[in-house]
Amino acid sequence: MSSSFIERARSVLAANDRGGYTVPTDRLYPFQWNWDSAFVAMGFATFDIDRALSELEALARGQWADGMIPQIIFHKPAETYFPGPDVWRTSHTIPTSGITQPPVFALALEFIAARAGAEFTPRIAALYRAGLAYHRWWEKARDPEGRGIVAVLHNWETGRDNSPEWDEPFARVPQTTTTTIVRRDLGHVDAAMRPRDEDYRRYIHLVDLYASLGWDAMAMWRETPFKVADIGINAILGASEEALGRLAKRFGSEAERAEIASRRARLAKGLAGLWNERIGLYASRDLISGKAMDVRVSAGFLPLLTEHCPPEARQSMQQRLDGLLKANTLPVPSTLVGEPGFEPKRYWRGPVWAVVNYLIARGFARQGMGEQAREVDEATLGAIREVGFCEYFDPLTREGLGGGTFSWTAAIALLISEDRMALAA
Ligand code: 9WN
Repeated sequence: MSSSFIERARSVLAANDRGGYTVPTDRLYPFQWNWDSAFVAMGFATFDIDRALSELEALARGQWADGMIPQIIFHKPAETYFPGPDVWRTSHTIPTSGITQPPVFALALEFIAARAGAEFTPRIAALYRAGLAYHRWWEKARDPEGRGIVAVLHNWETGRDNSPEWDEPFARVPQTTTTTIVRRDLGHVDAAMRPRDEDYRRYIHLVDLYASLGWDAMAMWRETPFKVADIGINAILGASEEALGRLAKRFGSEAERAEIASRRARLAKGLAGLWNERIGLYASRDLISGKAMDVRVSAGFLPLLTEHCPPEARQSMQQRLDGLLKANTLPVPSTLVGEPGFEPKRYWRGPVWAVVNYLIARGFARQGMGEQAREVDEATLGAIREVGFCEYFDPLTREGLGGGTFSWTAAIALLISEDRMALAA
């Protein structure tokens, strides 16, 4: 891997560093985002453990008393993003949004811990406790009825904002808002690559509703018209519980290890119920209608990351990947080509995201499918080298789309490059 490529990736992180935490990209996303920062922390860990830990510590400073780590932490004011703190109306000391994002935190912490020297142990132990509180929050606030799968109450929590998976559940969310919507995103990125206005009205309707409930987790659970077991979140949480369990061997008590093991076993069982025979992939479920979403999305591969992934599921995912490669499609489109909702340039309705690819490749590797893992990694790295550290890629043309100089794309470039170099050594 050429050192100039690695230097360029590091310089993207440096450019987006706001002093101890990183913004996803300048102007379009001028605050700290939850899952972006977890990936960025792993990227930093390839060359600077101290800085990697600071990234997670900045997230933990935004953690709520009930354990939730928010989607956005507004460390410093900025005018280039909507919705800002005045719309969220939450009461944490550092302003934050009122919802969360995919829990990559414990995966990142384990990744850093594995390469950190003894001098970092107290900081890692403190972050382990933040991770434990976060996972307890997921169970208590997002699976209060004990289904063994957790729910999201806002599409922004999934990180895959306008995936066609949410079209049906959103049909019951009104488009009325008490907040005036200002599409600041459209000042930075072409409207054809972003969610539509009617989508935004529904996103903000939910924010208004939850703000009116004082962001009380139980009231939100009762009142929401949007309650979805997102396949991405459940798979990532499953993998993160495993990581937290391993960290608990060093940093936790016997009782905590037992607690984590029992949550982990329940999630593994819950995930089994999200296998969708009709589409040959795992799928999200609408918990209000009870319906499984019959939409093939890249997140449907993520249970590969977990202990629950039987042979028929592995085989089906391998076939899907082969199909994409044969068709010369850049793997893995956020919504698979051929799905009725597929749009190659519109955010999570088709484009390829490096972070999701990175997790899918780790999933194939975990299942002993090294060849598939390598194919996905090569495709991701190839696209980044060809068109740069952009936010996402058109799966048909490989064009780079969305925001430029994106932190998590740079982080993934560093992570895959490091793996490549280790293999070559
Ligand atoms: C809302 C920062 C975030 C990512 C999400 C991505 C996008 C925000 C937005 O940007 O979402 O969270 O305003 O569109 O969908 O995955 O974390 O990069």
